[in-house]
Amino acid sequence: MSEFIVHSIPGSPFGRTTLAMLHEKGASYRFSPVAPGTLRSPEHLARHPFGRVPVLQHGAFMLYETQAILRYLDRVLPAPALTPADPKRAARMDQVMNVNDWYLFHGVGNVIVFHRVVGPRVMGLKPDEAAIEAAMPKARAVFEELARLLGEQAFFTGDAISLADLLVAPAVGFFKDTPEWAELGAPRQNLVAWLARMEARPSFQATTVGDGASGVIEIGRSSTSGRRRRRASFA
Ligand SMILES: N[C@@H](CCC(=O)N[C@@H](CS)C(=O)NCC(=O)O)C(=O)O
Repeated sequence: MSEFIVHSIPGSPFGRTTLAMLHEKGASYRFSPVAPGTLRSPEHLARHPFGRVPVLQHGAFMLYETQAILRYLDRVLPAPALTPADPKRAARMDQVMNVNDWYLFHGVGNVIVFHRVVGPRVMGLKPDEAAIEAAMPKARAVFEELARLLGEQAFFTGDAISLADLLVAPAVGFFKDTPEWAELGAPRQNLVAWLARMEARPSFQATTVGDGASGVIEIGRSSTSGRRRRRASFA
């Protein structure tokens, strides 16, 4: 089978999801770092016409949009299956994935995480407190709904992880580095325990460890001959 190449910005939550997915499948892959300033370069726009990351390259096949990438990988690397066979559980998985993309990312993650984490660390910006405050009502609704959907289960679709956990965990994990976590995440013990379970997995341990202050991110590389690690700068 052709090599998998993941083009992404080190530290990107959607990129981390893709890398963790490949780890969960025990697949060999290569990480190709994309510098944030080159997202609109002709080279990157040829991979992703909307200038975002991640992009999966599999031989001559190029694919962007994280949900599409996850579902493709779950089909070409069928074991272990990360989509429940039960239609209702699979539908719940799809629902949680769309909650991530439509409600957690847009207007919540891309505001609060940007102003608290990415902007200050990568661009030296001061947080825009008014923008954060304006995002909080939606943030409260999203975290409440994620906690409700998780309930007392170990993972979003039951006892086993699915694509939904892999998509949501990197996004929620970023909030732990914000003061808003104290209101949004910390009081929801089921979410806290789920995130700890996800972050303890080898796939998460291997993919991103930020040292915070400098924005240096460590990216794991899975290979059949063992895991190698490299350090790459966020900016
Ligand atoms: N719907 C896309 C979203 C990808 C996305 O927004 N990625 C962020 C990084 S986590 C990005 O590329 N941001 C660059 C920008 O906003 O210009 C997906 O699921 O892959």
